[in-house]
Amino acid sequence: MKLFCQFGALAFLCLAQWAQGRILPTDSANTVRFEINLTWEDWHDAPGAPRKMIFTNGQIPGPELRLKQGDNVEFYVSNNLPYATTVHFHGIDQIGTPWSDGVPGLSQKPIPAGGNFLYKWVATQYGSYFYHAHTRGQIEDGLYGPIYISPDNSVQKSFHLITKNTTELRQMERAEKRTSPVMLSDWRQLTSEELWNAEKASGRDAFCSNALMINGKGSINCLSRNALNEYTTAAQKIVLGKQTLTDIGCLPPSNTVAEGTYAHNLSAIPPTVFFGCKSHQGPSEVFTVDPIHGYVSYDLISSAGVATLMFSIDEHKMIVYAVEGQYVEPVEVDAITLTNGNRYSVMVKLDKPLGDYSVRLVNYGVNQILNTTATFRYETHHAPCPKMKNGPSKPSISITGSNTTAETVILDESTIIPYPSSSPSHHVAQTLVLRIGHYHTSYRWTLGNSSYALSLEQARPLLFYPNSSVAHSDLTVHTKNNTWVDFIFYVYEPLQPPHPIHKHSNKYYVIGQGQGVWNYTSVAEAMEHIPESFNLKNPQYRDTFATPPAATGPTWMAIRYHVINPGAFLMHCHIQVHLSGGMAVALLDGVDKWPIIPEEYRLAESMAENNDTK
Ligand SMILES: *[C@@H]1O[C@H](CO)[C@@H](O)[C@H](O)[C@H]1NC(C)=O
Ligand SMILES: *[C@@H]1O[C@H](CO)[C@@H](O)[C@H](O)[C@H]1NC(C)=O
Ligand SMILES: *[C@@H]1O[C@H](CO)[C@@H](O)[C@H](O)[C@H]1NC(C)=O
Ligand SMILES: *[C@@H]1O[C@H](CO)[C@@H](O)[C@H](O)[C@H]1NC(C)=O
Ligand SMILES: *[C@@H]1O[C@H](CO)[C@@H](O)[C@H](O)[C@H]1NC(C)=O
Ligand SMILES: *[C@@H]1O[C@H](CO)[C@@H](O)[C@H](O)[C@H]1NC(C)=O
Ligand SMILES: *[C@@H]1O[C@H](CO)[C@@H](O)[C@H](O)[C@H]1NC(C)=O
Ligand SMILES: *[C@@H]1O[C@H](CO)[C@@H](O)[C@H](O)[C@H]1NC(C)=O
Ligand SMILES: *[C@@H]1O[C@H](CO)[C@@H](O)[C@H](O)[C@H]1NC(C)=O
Ligand SMILES: [Cu+2]
Repeated sequence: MKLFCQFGALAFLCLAQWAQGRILPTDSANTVRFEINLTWEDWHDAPGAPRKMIFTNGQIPGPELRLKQGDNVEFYVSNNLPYATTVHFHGIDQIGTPWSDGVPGLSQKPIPAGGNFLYKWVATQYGSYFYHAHTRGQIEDGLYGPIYISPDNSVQKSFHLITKNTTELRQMERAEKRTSPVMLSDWRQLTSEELWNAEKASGRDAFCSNALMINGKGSINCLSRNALNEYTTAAQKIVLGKQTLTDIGCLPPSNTVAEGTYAHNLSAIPPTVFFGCKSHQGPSEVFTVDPIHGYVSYDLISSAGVATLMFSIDEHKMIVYAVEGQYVEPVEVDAITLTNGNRYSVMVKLDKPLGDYSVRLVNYGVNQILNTTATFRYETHHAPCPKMKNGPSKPSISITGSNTTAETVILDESTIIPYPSSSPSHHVAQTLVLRIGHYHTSYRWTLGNSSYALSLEQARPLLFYPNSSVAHSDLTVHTKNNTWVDFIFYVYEPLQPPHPIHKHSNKYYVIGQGQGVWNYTSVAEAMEHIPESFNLKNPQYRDTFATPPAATGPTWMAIRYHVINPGAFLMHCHIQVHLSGGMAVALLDGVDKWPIIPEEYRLAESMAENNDTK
C-alpha cells in the first residue's frame, strides 16, 4: 500500500489512498503527488508462460493517475529495475515543463538502476492519457498505466448532441464522472531486450505478438492449421502468395513483401517470435455494470507495442464522445480500431437483458490473426423481476476484425469532428516532408533522411545541449516559437502498416491524407491539385494519428501545428519496433526562445560529446 498526499490550498490532507489502484481527486487546484516503485519480477498472471515484467507498485498495468484539470502533478519514480528507465506522459503537453517529458537523449538522462526522478507538470488539459516507459522497448515489458483528468466546469461537453432527454443526460454526466480506463495491449513471451537482440541477429522486423490483453488480462488460444487457413483474409493471401500463416497466426519471416529483400538469417530467430504457439489460460477481465445507472463510460487506451487493435462489446453500441482528451461530435459505432497510443472515450447504454456479453479484442493488421476476450456483465440488486438473456452473445466483428453483419458500424476515423472544433492558421513558416520506410534492413526505419539510433538515448540530452552534433544533423528539425509548421509523412514503399505518428508536447491538426505520390512543395500547392484530400476547417486535433496503410502504392498524411512550447520533443511512430528501429525525429521547438532549466533539473556533471551520432 502506498500513500498519496495532496497539498491543498488550506490544509495538508493525507487522505487519498489506493482505491482500486486509483488516486482520488479533491476539490480545488492541488499538488497531487504520485509515487511509483518499479520492480522486475516474474509475472505469474501472464497470458502465456511466466516471464519477467516491469511491475509498477506491484501491478500490471500500473495504477491509474486520476486528476482534476489544473492540478500540479508530482510523479516520483523509484527505479528498482536492474537497468535504466524513464517515464513519459503520453499526450500531456508539458507546457513550460519540457524537462518532465521523460525522453532520454532529449529531456533527461536515463534514470539509472537504483536511482530516482521527480517529474513535475501541470494538468492543463482534460480527458484520457497514459504514462509509459520511454526507454528502449520497455513499454513492451509492462510499464504503462492510465491517466484521467476530469474537465473543469468551463469545458463545453457534447452529450446534448446525443439526446435531449434530461434523465439520460444526467446518467451520462454521472457515467463520465465514474469513467474507467480500459488498457488494451499486446504481450510477448520474450523481453524487449531479447526481442531487440533477435532482430539484430536475424535482420528481421519482429512484427507479431503472442497474446492480446484487456486491462493486463488475456489468454493464448492456438488455432488449428485448418482454422488459420480458413480465417486468412484476402489481404493476407495477397501478401502470402503460396505461403501460409505461421502457427502463431503471423506472416512468416521469409515473406519478402512484409520484410523486404534485405539480408537475413532465419535460423537466428528464437521460438515464439514468429513460430511456436503454446495455448495458455490466463486471467480474464470482467466489466460489471448495473443497468440502474443507464450508461457506463470507458476510456479505451492502446498501449500495445506492435498490434493495431479492434475493440467491440457484443450487442452494445459505443457512443464515441471524446478522442485523445477532446470532446467530439458523438458517433455511434459497434467497433473501434485503435493504433498504438490512441484513446477513445465511449458511452455504453445499459438497456439489454441481464447476463454476460463477450468483449472482443482482435489484431486488425494484416500482420497477424490474434485475439482475446473479456466479459461485460450486467448485475443488479434493483430489478424485482429482471429480464434474462438466453445463450451466448452475438458478435458484431470476426476474429480478423471484419463485420459479421450488414448492420455492423466500424468507426470511420475520418468522420470525427472535434467539439468545439477549431482551425489552424493558413500561414505556415516551414514545410518538411518526412519519408517513411525501411533503412538498409528490415528492422531499421527512417523518418526523414536518417534513422534515430536507439543508442542516442545515451547521448547528451538536446534540451540541455541544443548545440550538440545531433542538433545539427538530419535527426532534428528546428522551429521558431509562435510559428506554424507542416509535416508531410510520406509512406513511399508498400507494404506498410498504418504508422501511428505521436508528437510529444502540444497536439497537431490532421489536415490531410491520401493515396499516391506526394510531389508538392507545400500543402497550399497540393490543395490546388487535390483540394478534396484536405480539411482546414474543422480538422482533428490529435497527439497520435496513423498514416494510411500502404498496400499497393504510396500514401501520405499532412499535419500542422503551432509552436508554443520551447523545448526538445520527439515525434515518432508509436509501433515500438519501429521506434527502436529509428522511426523518429527530434523537434527543437522554439529554438529562438530556449527555456532556462530550473536548478533542480540541471545535470550534475557535464557530459562529453561522444558517440553522439552513432
Ligand atoms: C519497491 O518494491 C520492492 C519490492 O517489493 C521493495 O523491496 C522496495 O523496498 C520498494 N521500494 C520503495 C521505494 O518503495
Ligand atoms: C428519458 O429516458 C429515460 C431513461 O432511459 C426513460 O425512462 C424516459 O422514458 C425518457 N423520457 C422521455 C420523455 O423520452
Ligand atoms: C545464423 O544464425 C545462427 C544461429 O544464431 C548462427 O549459428 C549462424 O552462424 C548464423 N549464420 C550467419 C551466416 O551469420
Ligand atoms: C478468439 O476468438 C474466438 C472466436 O470468438 C474464441 O473462441 C477464442 O476463445 C478467442 N481467443 C481468446 C484467447 O480469447
Ligand atoms: C459487411 O458489410 C458489408 C457492407 O455493409 C456487407 O456488404 C456485408 O454483407 C457484411 N458482411 C456480413 C458477413 O454481413
Ligand atoms: C547554442 O548556440 C547559440 C548560437 O551559437 C547560442 O546563442 C546559445 O547560447 C547556445 N546554447 C547553449 C545552451 O549552449
Ligand atoms: C532531408 O534532406 C533534404 C535535402 O537535403 C532537406 O531539405 C531536408 O531538410 C532534410 N530533412 C531533415 C528532417 O533534416
Ligand atoms: C504529381 O504526380 C502526378 C502523378 O504522377 C501528376 O499527375 C501530377 O501532375 C504531379 N503534380 C505536380 C504538381 O507535379
Ligand atoms: C511561445 O509562443 C507562444 C504562442 O505565441 C506564447 O504563448 C509563449 O509565451 C511563447 N514562449 C516564449 C518563451 O516566448
Ligand atoms: Cu511505424
